[in-house]
Amino acid sequence: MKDLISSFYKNNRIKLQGSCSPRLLVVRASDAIQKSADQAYPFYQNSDFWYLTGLNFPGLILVIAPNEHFLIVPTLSKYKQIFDGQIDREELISKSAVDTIYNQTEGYFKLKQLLLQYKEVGLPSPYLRLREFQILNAPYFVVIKRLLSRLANHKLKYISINRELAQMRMIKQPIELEFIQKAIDITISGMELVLANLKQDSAYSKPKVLADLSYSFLSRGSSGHAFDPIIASGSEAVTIHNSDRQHLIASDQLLTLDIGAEYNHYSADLTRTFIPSKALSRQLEVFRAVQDVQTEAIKLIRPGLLVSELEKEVQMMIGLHLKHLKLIKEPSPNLIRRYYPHACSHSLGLDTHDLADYSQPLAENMVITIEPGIYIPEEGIGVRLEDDILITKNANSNLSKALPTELVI
Ligand SMILES: [Mn+2]
Repeated sequence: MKDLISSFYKNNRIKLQGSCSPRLLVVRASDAIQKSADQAYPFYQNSDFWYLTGLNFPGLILVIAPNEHFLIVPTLSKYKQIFDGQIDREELISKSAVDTIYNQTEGYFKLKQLLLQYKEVGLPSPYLRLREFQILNAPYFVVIKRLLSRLANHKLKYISINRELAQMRMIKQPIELEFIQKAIDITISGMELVLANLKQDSAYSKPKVLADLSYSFLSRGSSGHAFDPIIASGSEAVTIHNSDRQHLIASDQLLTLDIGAEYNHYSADLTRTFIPSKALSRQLEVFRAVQDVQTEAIKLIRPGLLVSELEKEVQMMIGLHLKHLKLIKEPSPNLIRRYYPHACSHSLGLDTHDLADYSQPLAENMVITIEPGIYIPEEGIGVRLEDDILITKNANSNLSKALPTELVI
């Protein structure tokens, strides 16, 4: 298994290089980011770097040259070595199957020679899909600045390799599908534990839900939550990314859980809206509408379909239901967006919203989510359902079908 995994990373490097026009590629690991005082946030590896090395260490630089794949390791102070441990070079080589490890001085010298030889270098360009209040991580700028300062007198061209990376990461390999399925199965066990406790524990609260999910995930070999879980009771569910975890769960309200375990860096992403046993007819009506849209949307998934076409179809289906629910008069996009303000689908993989080129039609071995929802702020009702779908040769397979859509408390 270990060899299988290290050859996965090596093959990814070879394939990526084969698909990029620059023959020399440089990919930088994430850095540890300061939280406050002398604490850093929990380290999380950049997914491109993980895809090409399987190494969970900050500050590394991967160089993919035509005849050699090597890593440049950061220089660690004595203090850092005592507290965080030393870099085990043998371990880096066995996990990633790179040829060589260089220290900073050797590595940058070697890289400079290669840059002079090839004149152009491929880099994943920093992502431009930042949300408000997010700050771009520095590593790629650090690399570019450093390369520039050393090559100020040479004409060097940088080429983004994002498209090539997306092309590869979109199509899942068998080992990736295994990890995604594992993440999904673990997530389902978390949903089932919450359902069981919702039925038994009259004082069940959001902190307990969070603790149950974490317990379920960690005790089954997951490294934890792939993203901050959304636990939204009643009217809170109308805020799509509700992050309040303090309030109690109202027993007569719908409860929406949008959660995902992470397994070997791969993510699951499932949403269920739990129905109270004494649900009001209006709550059920909205639930059935979303359930119907999700069932019909999944039927559409097949190779060749464009995600933009799918989004349009889903929007129209939701529009017809909104009309039926007497929320809008006509299913026009502007009116529909008031009650359904997000997209129905995204690629799933190393990142929960995985790197993808959505101008490409769906193809075999892609994994996407299907997550329609209806949110009615004036009635305090929000419903969302999400499953993870593998595109197969002729149609699709629902990887999370083991979890029923309809969960009654
Ligand atoms: Mn999702």
